[in-house]
Amino acid sequence: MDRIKIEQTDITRLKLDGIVNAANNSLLGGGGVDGAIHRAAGPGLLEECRALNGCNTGEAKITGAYGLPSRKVIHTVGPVWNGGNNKEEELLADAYKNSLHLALEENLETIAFPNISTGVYRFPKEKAARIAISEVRSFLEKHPELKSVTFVVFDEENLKIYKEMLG
Ligand code: AR6
Repeated sequence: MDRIKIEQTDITRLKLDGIVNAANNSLLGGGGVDGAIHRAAGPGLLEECRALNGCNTGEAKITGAYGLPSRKVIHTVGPVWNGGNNKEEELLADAYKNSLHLALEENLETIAFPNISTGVYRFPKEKAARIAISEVRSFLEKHPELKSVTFVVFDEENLKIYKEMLG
């Protein structure tokens, strides 16, 4: 599907309607892609996030993007991988689904996802990619208003997996 793209880059460099952040339940910043987004956006983002009162795992909330080139940031919280019997797969699918729904509600036409939960949260990368691709594909089929979804693959392993899975 040509509305799905892969890009190996730092997500904070992209200029789109929205980028998705792989946040934690506090929404108050952290390491990895979350740290990079907060650093690049500047203190206004943290201030807006403080007023959101956190976010449950699998859910998503939206803010402005401040110093970032994109317009909005969708903050979602993926599950910590804990063996696989703690609803991890369902919660990761929810994180993608709820982010996509929020993008649509806010009239965002071009968005990018990082590989949610596959860093500090240790979700197996292939399993995560399969879930991410399947959720995005079925959403795009139902919603032509969403023009493009970019999977930002930061590490070589994810790049290889996404290239293989998306052909
Ligand atoms: N641009 C795009 N992708 C990135 C970037 C970047 N600048 N930096 C890292 N990645 P992680 P998680 C990739 O650990 O597993 C934070 O502390 C990285 O290679 O950022 O969901 C939060 O506050 C990996 O593939 O997120 C939470 O506490 C992917 O982003 C916790 O980490 C996700 O890795 C969330 O853990």
